[in-house]
Amino acid sequence: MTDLDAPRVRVNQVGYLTHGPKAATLVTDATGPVPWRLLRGDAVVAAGESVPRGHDPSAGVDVHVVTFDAVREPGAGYVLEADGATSDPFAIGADLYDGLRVDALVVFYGQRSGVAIDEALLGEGYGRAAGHVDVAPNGGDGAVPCLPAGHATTAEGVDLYDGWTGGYALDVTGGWYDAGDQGKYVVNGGIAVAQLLGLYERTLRTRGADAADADPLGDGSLRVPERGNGVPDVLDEVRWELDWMLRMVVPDGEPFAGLVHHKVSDERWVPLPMLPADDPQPRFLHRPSTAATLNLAAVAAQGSRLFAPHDADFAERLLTAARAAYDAASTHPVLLAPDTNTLANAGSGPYDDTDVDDDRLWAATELYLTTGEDRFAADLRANPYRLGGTSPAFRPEGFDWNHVAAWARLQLATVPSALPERALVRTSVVDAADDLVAQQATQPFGHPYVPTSGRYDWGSNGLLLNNLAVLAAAHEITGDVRYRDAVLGGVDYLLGRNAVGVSYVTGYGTRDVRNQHSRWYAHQLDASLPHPPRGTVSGGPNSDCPDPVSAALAGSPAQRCFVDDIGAYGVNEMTINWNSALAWVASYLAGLGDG
Ligand code: 9MR
Repeated sequence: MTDLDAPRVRVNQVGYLTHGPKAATLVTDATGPVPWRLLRGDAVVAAGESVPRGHDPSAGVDVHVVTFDAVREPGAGYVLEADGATSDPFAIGADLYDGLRVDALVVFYGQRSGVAIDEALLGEGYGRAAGHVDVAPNGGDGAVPCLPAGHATTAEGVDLYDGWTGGYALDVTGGWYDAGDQGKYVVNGGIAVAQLLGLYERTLRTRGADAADADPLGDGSLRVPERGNGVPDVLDEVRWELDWMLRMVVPDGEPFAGLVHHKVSDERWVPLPMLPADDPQPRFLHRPSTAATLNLAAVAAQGSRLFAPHDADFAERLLTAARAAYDAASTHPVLLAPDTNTLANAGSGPYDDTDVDDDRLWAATELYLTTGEDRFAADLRANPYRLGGTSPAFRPEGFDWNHVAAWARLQLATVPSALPERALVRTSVVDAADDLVAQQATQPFGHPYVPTSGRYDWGSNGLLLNNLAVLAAAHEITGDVRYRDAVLGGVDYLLGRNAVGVSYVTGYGTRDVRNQHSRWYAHQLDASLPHPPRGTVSGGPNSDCPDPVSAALAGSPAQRCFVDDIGAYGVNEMTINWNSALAWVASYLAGLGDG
């Protein structure tokens, strides 16, 4: 599927909220305005003229914008005609995102390691054997040794782990695979947990506990094995990862005790397809890192306050773990995870990070929000990212697993607390949202993602979705619907109003992406395997075209650095941290009600 197949009228292929903004982008060489018609069946529902916007460098084409905000008749089967082209069909309605908020969360169940996946829950054809349990060929994750000496040495002889050998084994069964590979990584697990807990907390805060019946929040509302156990299902899903993160702590008596291992992964990359249960590679624990440790501190503290009404013992355990991790990270404030891609035997993503001040801000934030203790507020004030003003917490590129200061700000701005600077934090979020709205106005495809460099990053869809979370927080803080409209504009881009004319979410829209890089959702390579489940978002355009398939697109305009091919891991992978961003935004959208 390429942009050559897509109609030149680009719309949100799912549709537009009844009372929300409605805009499309027309790819055309016409210099002046052209007429457009909105049709439903034979009826002409609305008509007007397009607004020329000239050349869009992010798309490499000339474009016009069409708006039809005034159309508020709910229904399916609308099409937009202009300049001899007809858009894909779309709907207008109030409940367009109710399914997505569930599907985007159920994707996490399919990423579970250490348990068989039940097709009755994930869908026909989606069942698979448990991965990395205590069976051949690789012995599973029940007793994973630390990476042996010498394995972290580059071809030039540089020991990336500074002589660290560990010398013990841990039971690190469970957790989520990070993406389309078999690795389990604390730092993208952390932000994913945070966003799932965050969407749960946000719904309780803004819509009340009764919303639990309508959202995939209450017990029995999400397709997970634990439904019916008396605990909200989204918390059940999150617990699968939290329990694993707790297992990643370096045991007492060992060097770096109390820190958290950065990752557990295969020694070498395995080819596609490869079901987790068939993975033949030996697996190792990699050296602990300050970033991973602070991730555990943050999400264990956040989880503690949310599990408290449902499981007091677990909540207590989480808070104890959060405090211990925070203290361990103070003892080893800058133990960095290096770029292990430089190793000849690399078999996992590096998730390397040279700045852990943002992680520290985040951990102090969640510990403060849960405990209210001055100690954590003092640490927030001392952090280089500070609490407002000209701090670089917000980047136009968006936040992600590697840049979490903005997420910490959103939490501090929206979760109730007695922080004296809370008003300052809230102002900083609204200021950041205003910047995004201004950037969005420059984009004829309507998306608030305008990197300073003009180049789109790895996971640009995840970054865009996180910018939408900033806008949604500003909507919550101010009640101003301009921010809601800005979110909806970004969602239009994600679901089809873009330079390649695809919906980046599997199962949503006419031209949805289905071949995200995955070793088990590998239908493109083996027809007996499924596509990724409904509600899986693709990483999206990446100007670097870093894999052998997208390399053919090198030098393309940013938005066109994308291909729906399973080999294109640099532009078209799935990850838990991008799906958590989608789940957060989908939960917000569904909560808007009639738009
Ligand atoms: O999401 C990660 C992105 O921010 C990095 O730039 C990129 C290169 O290091 O790695 C991405 O994460 C990948 C990880 O390294 C391995 N598993 C798949 C992840 C998504 O592509």
